[in-house]
Amino acid sequence: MNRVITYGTFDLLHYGHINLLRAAKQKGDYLIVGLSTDEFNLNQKGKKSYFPYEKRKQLLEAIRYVDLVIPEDNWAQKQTDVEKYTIDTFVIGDDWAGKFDFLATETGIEVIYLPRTPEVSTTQIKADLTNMSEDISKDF
Ligand code: C2G
Repeated sequence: MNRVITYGTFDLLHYGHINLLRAAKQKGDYLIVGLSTDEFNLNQKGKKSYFPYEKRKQLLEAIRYVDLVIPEDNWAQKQTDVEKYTIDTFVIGDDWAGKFDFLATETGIEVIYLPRTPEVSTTQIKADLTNMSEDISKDF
């Protein structure tokens, strides 16, 4: 039973997130997602999520690849999560390449950076929606 963990905000859930979660699950049999809390997003990651934690958790729990969602409320919990949930593999997008190699050296787990889906991002979605609403308001 290979247990996999990944972390993220997963706000305005889109197919890039789904691609990552599918690929992460394919690395094992059980996938845990450490979901960034609203406070962690705001105070540590400098981003305000559109959907609050409980709604983002509800969305993730509906995804067939996800077996468990836990809160991510600090940067340092990864090492303890590895022990607590007997993790074998840590997976995250390659925008983080190299940043979590210490987990392999400190705990012996496998650390995998997966390619991001390049053309989609929550930031781009928000920008496009803003532009679309501006275009519509110009037409009236
Ligand atoms: N992702 C992806 N393709 C995209 C967008 C995101 O593969 N087009 C991946 C990211 O690489 C990440 C996961 O989806 O592995 C979640 O993305 P975010 O919610 O942006 O997560 P992030 O803010 O990077 O948080 O401690 C780790 C952090 O909590 C990671």
